[in-house]
Amino acid sequence: MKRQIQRAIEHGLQAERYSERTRIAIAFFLFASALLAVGCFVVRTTKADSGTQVVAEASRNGVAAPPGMVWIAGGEFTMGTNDVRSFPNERPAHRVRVEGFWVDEHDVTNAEFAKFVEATGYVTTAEKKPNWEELKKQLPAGTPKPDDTPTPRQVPLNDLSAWWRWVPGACWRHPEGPDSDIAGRASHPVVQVSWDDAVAYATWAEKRLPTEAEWEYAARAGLEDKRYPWGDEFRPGGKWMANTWQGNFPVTNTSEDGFTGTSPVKFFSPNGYGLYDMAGNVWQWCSDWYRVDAFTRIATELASKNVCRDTGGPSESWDPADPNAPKRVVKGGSFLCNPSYCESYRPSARRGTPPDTGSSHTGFRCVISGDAWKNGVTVSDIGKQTNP
Ligand SMILES: [Ca+2]
Repeated sequence: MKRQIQRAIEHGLQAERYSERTRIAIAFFLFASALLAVGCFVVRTTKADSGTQVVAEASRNGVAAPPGMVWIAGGEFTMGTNDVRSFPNERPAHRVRVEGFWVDEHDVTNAEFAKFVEATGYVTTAEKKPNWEELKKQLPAGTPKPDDTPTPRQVPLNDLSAWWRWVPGACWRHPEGPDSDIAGRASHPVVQVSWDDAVAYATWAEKRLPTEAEWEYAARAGLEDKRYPWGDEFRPGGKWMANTWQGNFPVTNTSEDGFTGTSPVKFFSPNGYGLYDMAGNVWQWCSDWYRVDAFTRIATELASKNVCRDTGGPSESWDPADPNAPKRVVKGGSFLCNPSYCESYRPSARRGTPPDTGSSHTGFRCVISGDAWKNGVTVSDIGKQTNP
């Protein structure tokens, strides 16, 4: 039985959960990677991939398309970046070959997740009672139990305990805590779901989570050397292209893009592949274990080879800043991302999150391998989704 602790970020915008298996200092380590990312930006340095063809099809080889999914043809692309302004975990750029797959055109919504829960009686990680007395045994001695008082003014972002608070009772039905609900948010992405919850949904839907390579390949939408999924300009023609944070993070959110929190999944324009919210709104779970040095290791292994095959990521997690917490990859950034902080709504941006952790800014979408769909088998060897 897992135990979780929940808390919410400034003014109740975020909450996170942990199980007793989470070997991290709750208040200080979970978002260390995000803090280290302050002030960095990315410009991709990739090469054109003329072989990439992506088509939204009604059928493929005579096989009807999965409803609400887009076909992404297999091909090669440049993953990661060499830009010195990127975070170290996004470097170096390296060529990866991805097989064809179907991907959800948008994140799994509250309405879709509700159907899953109704059909299965599934209880999410966050809905299981946490036990602080047990949890603190896994934390550095003296780690204080976070209080539940929001900060009234700007606080130093390098002190996580200053801008996080506990919110018992937050879950997918109550994203900001027990006094909140998802009324009017049926078409918003479901949040407060752990990686385990996402895998459970995907399994029920006869799908799986995308690998990190599949996710980034789909997000880039065939564009090369572009900062965002739609190009280099953040607001082309003055148009908001994604749900991010405007204002003085984390104190003031001016919501100029129309949203303080999550937005409906098809509100902002899709990328070139017809996929919505591949930047901003909510982070999205991937199947890969997270290693800070994953791209460096791949580049070393590639040596003289020009391209590697997507293998579904490393065999285990590694993050020296948080060595006791196995993590899975999340991609895409969220409504909390801001140029002054992390600007993680870029295709190469990546973070690791413990698989039993949910938050109010993390959701997911699913994929189906091309051959698997054709053959009636929905889970391929890539992206095997079990925790040890
Ligand atoms: Ca926003």
